[in-house]
This record gives sequence, C-alpha cells and structure tokens, in this order.
Amino acid sequence: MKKILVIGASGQIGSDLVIELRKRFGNENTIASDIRLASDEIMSSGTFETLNVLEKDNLINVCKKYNIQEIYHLAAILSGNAEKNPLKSWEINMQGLLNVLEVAKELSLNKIFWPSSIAVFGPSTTKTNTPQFDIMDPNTVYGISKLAGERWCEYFYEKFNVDVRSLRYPGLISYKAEAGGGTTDYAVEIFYEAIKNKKYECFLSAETSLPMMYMEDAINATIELMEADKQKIKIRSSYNLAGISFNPKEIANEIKKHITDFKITYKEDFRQAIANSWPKSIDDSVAKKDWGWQHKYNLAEMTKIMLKEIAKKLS
Ligand code: AKB
Repeated sequence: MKKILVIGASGQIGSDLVIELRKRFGNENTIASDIRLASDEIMSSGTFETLNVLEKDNLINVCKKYNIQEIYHLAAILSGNAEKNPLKSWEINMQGLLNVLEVAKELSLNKIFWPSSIAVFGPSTTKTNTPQFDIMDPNTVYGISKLAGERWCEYFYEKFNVDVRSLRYPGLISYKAEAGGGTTDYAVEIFYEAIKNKKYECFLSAETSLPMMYMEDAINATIELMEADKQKIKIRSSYNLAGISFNPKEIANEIKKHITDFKITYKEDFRQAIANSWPKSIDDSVAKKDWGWQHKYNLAEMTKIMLKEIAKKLS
C-alpha cells in the first residue's frame, strides 16, 4: 500500500481529508503533519509529525523516514489573513509549494496534490459561470500566490515530469474544523452563531454571491482527481471545481427554515472588496469531461447536516 503525507493536517481541509484517506488507504499509511497538533481524531488514529513546510530538510527527512510516495500539501495562509501580512504570506504560500515540488522531483515521488482557489480570478474575469480559461488578474496576495503556484505546478509537470494535480477550490463548508482567515468563512461562522445566539452579523453584503462547496464533495473531488488515470489529467495548472453558489441572504433563509427566529445583519469589512473581485459561479465542465467529476450536495442538504452536526458538537 502506498504511503501518503498530508501537510497542513490540522487545518480545515486536512481535518477531513486525513480521516478519509486513512479510511481508504489505511491508518498506518497516511501520515498527518502540521506545525500545530491536529484534532483528537487524527492524533489518535495514526502517525503525526510536527513539520514546517518551510524547512525543506525536515520535509525530506519525513518523506524518507516513511517512504512517502504521495503528498497532499494543504498548508497556506488564506485570503483575509494574507492581506494583513502580505510578504510573510507570500513566503509561506510560495516557498512552501516550491519546497514540496523540489522534494517531489529530488525523491521522484509518485504524485502531489496542491489546492488552488477561485481567488486566482480577479476583477476582469467573467463573473458568472467563469470558464476554465479566462482573464486572470487577481488583486489579493493569496490570489497572486495561487496563480503563481498554478504556473509552477504546470512548469514542474512539463519540465521535470512531477505528477502534480490541483483543484481551484471554492469556499469550503465543514463542521469538523473551523475555517481560518478566508473571505468565504462567513458561510461556516453563520452556523455556529445561528445555533449559539440565533443571530449573525455578516461581513459581506446580503447579495454577495460566491462559489461554495460542502466539504464531503471537496474531499471526494480531491481523492477522485488523485486516483484518476494519469492520461485523463489534461489540466496541469488547476481544474475549475463547482458545487453550489449562494449569497448570505440565501443561506440565512435556508437556516431560518430550521431556526425560525434566526436573524442576520450586515456590516461589510475589508473582505467585501475581496469577494467583489471573485467569480459568483464557476463552470467546471472541463473537470466533468476529463475525470468524471460531479458534486452531490445542494444548499438545503448541506444546511441540514451543518446544523445537526454543529449542534451535536456544541452540546
Ligand atoms: C478564502 O476565502 O480565502 C478561501 C478560498 C476561496 O480559497 N476559502
């Protein structure tokens, strides 16, 4: 059985991905790593290594120690937080990726997964049903680092035959770990506040539509992409990926079907400008055609699960 390393196992995606990889490929074959400790579920179900992706020698040591063949490199500073510390965020997002790509090349690893984002698009991009190929003029540090990262991924594939695969994630919604420092975070926070206080003050305006996805869909997309035959993967920068698109008013209305006295108010902050620069919805027909991607969850199903699971967690 292949040995997998997940970098960024304590974050929002890692918290779900590690558990699913362990289920499919074995607890002992999926090594979790991060600079901070992961969830109890991850710490107790398999091996964990403390690892800073900026320390390339340590990354090499961990890969050699466990005979790693695949890396899922998830560690990054998200859009909102990156604007507060641009140069440090650039270093973490770019040097982290370059270290992983270099190690993949040096150790001849089989496959790498690296997440890109809808943040690669910018103000001049087509806003609705954004196609795979369109104008890309991101104006956030996070978006610029993701676009540069996509170019590096394609470069390493073409020049050095590193089998790197990537998805442009929309905003991801999950109940296991809270999002941290992103522009789409409101769509997770709103559930916690609805259950705890029956009200939420949203940092985006009522009509701000953004592409979003329930975490289970994102995890399935990630593993399906990584398990697809190599010849099916035609895009070596990053694939557009779509789930559901909604705005704060629409998700609040869906929550009100379960918590009838829930109230939402709006107070825009600096993240409104970021959201305004991003697409409202994504065309992922290339992913569907190349490796058969299809999402499962809609807004109503996701809302039901999020409310149930977060209520359980908080009690
Ligand atoms: C963010 O909001 O920064 C992320 C993303 C869309 O990549 N969730």
